[in-house]
Order: sequence, then structure tokens, then C-alpha cells
Amino acid sequence: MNDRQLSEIAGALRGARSVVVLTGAGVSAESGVPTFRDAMDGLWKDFDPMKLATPEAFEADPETVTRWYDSRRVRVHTVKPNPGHMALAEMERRVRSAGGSFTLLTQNVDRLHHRAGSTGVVELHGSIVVWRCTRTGRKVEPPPEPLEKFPPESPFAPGALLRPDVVWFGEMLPAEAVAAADRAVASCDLFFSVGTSAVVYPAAGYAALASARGAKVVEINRDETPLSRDVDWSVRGLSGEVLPQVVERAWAGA
Ligand code: BV8
Repeated sequence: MNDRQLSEIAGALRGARSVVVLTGAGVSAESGVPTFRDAMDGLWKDFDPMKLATPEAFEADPETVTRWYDSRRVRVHTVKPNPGHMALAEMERRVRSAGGSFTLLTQNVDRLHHRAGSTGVVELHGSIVVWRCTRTGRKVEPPPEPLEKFPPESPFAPGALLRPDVVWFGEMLPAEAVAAADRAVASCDLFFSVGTSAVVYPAAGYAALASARGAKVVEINRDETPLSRDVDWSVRGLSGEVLPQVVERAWAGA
């Protein structure tokens, strides 16, 4: 990011009345959480996440799917928020204390934004630290240690299982999350897309919606995405480095 870009983005942020930030797995990468499409590591190297993250896979092989999710769940409890998460929590505080509105939409399921101090986080794809009964829908937050039995039986209904409370491909997003996202995107004047490959819908469609309603759009991403040519500022970089620079420049000495 060159200095002109940084000044322009910081100026737009300081003057914004309503900010929306959409984050993807790239924002958690610097915390040591592998992104969804990075090569699956260790014993999962032969699996395709796109196939595992589906109701069909859970139906066909609940043991493999719950083992995969539980290994990711346990890892999330061992990592911590990185400077990118912290910068977004600070951005929220600054925008709100200036009387503006701020909404953080995340595709991530790791709850690292919550742990960094962000509030009102809209979890578009659910959370991996919460599991729910396949029959009653009742939710539990298992302890940080690995589950013992796979697939895990539900304590709420005999014969039912526990599944991660995430949104799988082909599943609807939580209605309240979609409503919150639609409201925020419809009225924002500045939209950030950070650490996402912008290919998973409906989340990937929010930037274009915001732009169509007159918002300026900033993309901060390590690699080029389908969004990159359509945004007002496209920054190639790591969120853990770029976000702190933007927040610092926007409110330096304020
Ligand atoms: C829906 C939770 C209505 C689970 C996830 C056919 C049938 C059914 C649906 C569809 C279909 N065809 C299309 C669809 C719609 C489908 C979709 O969009 N498919 C795509 C792939 C074409 N969407 C859905 O199914 C959604 N539901 O539409 O319901 C419906 C219902 C029935 C029928 C039709 C429609 C549900 C989507 C939610 C899926 N669940 N996650 C889990 O986590 O296991 S999505 C999953 O992918 C993650 O949430 C992640 O955020 C997202 C994207 O994956 P990644 O690529 O890893 O992450 P990201 O995109 O964030 O990429 C990383 C980026 O970060 C890279 O660009 C990289 O350059 C960058 N980066 C890396 N490091 C850094 C960095 N940037 C900055 N700094 C760094 N340090």
C-alpha cells in the first residue's frame, strides 16, 4: 500500500458515518488458523474442504466430518487474535465514539473477533466452538479438550448427534445474520472486504451491494480476487499489517 492510498483510505474512514467490514479466513491466517482453501494439513491432506463442509458429507460419514471439525475447534482454542483483529476492534471504538455506526460481518467461525474485543459481530457462517443437537437444535459449547467419541451423541435427544453450529455449503445462513447484514450494507458509506477470496455467496455479494448504494469499497487481501478490479481501493497486503496502519493513520494523535 503506497502512502497516497493509505492517506485516502484513512481520510475516508475518519469521515465515514457508517462503516461495514466483511472478514474472511485470511484475517485469522496470521493467528495460525489455516484458511479454508489452503492445503489441508496433516491427516486432512487428502480431503477437500468443499466436500467435507456439506450436510451430505455429514449424512454419509458423520464420524469423519465431526473429527475434522473437532480438530479445527480444538486448534481455535489454542490460538489468539492477531493485530488485524485488534485493529478492527479499535476501528469500531473510534467510529462509534465519533457518533458513527459500525458493523463487523464475518465469514469466520473461530470467534477471534469476539476475543479481540469487537462487539455485535455478525457471524454469517456460524461458529465452530458451538455445537448443536441434530434433533432439537439445542446448543452446547464443548470444553477446549478434544471430544472423546465420534460422531458425538447429543445429550438432548436419544439417538441424535451433535454437529458444529456452522453453515455448510447448501445450507441457508441464519436469518437474523442475513437481516443484520442487509440492514448494515444498505446504509453504509464505507465498506471494507478483508482477507476473503470473495467467492462464497451471499457474503461475496455484499461489496457490490454496498457500492451500488453509493458506498466506497476498500479491499485488503493478500491475493487478487474477483472483487479487486471493481473496488475504489484494492490493497495487496496482510491484514495484520495493513489494518493497524489504516487505523493509526486515520486517528493519529486524535
Ligand atoms: C447458500 C463455514 C442458499 C463452514 C463456510 C450449489 C448448491 C448450493 C449452494 C450453492 C451452489 N452453488 C453456489 C452456491 C452458493 C454457495 C457458494 O457460494 N458456493 C461457492 C463456492 C460458489 N453458498 C452457499 O452454499 C451458502 N448458502 O447460498 O444458501 C442456498 C441454499 C441451497 C441452494 C442454493 C442456495 C453457504 C455458504 C457458507 C459455507 N460455509 N464456512 C466451515 O468453515 O467449515 S464458507 C468458507 O469459505 C469459510 O467461511 C470461508 O470464509 C469461506 C471462504 O473460504 P477461504 O477461501 O479459506 O477463505 P477466504 O475466502 O476468506 O480466502 C482466504 C483469502 O484470504 C484468500 O483470498 C487469501 O489471499 C487471503 N489471505 C490469506 N492470508 C491473508 C489473506 N489476506 C490478508 N491477510 C492475510 N494474512
